Amino acid sequence: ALPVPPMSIRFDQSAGTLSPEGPTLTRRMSDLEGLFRDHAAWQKAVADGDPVVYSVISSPVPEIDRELPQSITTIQPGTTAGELWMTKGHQHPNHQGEIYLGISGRGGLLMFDGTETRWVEMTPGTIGYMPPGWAHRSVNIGDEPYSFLAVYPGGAGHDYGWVLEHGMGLRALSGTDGVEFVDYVEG
Ligand code: M6P
Ligand code: ZN
Repeated sequence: ALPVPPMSIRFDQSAGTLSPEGPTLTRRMSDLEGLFRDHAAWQKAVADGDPVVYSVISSPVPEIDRELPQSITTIQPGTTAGELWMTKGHQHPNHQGEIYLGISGRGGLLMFDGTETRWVEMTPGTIGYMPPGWAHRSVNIGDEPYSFLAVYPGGAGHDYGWVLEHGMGLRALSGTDGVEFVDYVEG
C-alpha cells in the first residue's frame, strides 16, 4: 500500500459512497458462519437468498502502521432466530484501540475482553471507544440501516478466530422492550 497525501474525504450518505474511495466489502449471511447461535436458522437464511447483512466502505488510507484508516459500516436491520444482525466482530492481534462515531440508525457496540462484556448504545453523534484488548462487534438494534464511522490504527489487524474461539460474552436478541441479552454459550 502506498502512502497518501493530506486530504479531505467526502462521505455522501444518500449515495453510500466515500470519495476518494478505497476498498469496499460486502458481507452476506454466508460470510457469518459459526456466529449466530441457531445454526439451522443461519443455514436456512443462506439458502433463502443469502442476504447482505452489512457492507464496509473505506477511504484510501492504507492499513499499515502509523496510518489511521477510516471506514463506514452499514448494517441492515434484521434478525436470525431472534438474534439481531451484526458484524462478525474481531480482536486486534496487538491490542490497539479504535473509535466509532454513530452516523445514522440505532446500534450497539458489544465489547469483550475475555472476561467482561460491555455494551455501548450507539445513536447518531455517539462516540464509542474500544480500549486495547477489547474485541468488538456492532449490532443493528433498530428497524432501519445502522451506519457508523470507524477510525483505527493502520496496523491493528483483524483477528476473527479470537471471536470464534472466545465468543463475545453475550448475544444481543430482539426483545419485546428492545434489546435482550443472553449468555453467549447457552443462548
Ligand atoms: C468497522 C471497523 C473495521 C471492520 C468493520 C466490520 O468498520 O472496525 O475495521 O472491518 O467494522 O467489522 P468486522 O471486521 O468485524 O466484520
Ligand atoms: Zn477493530
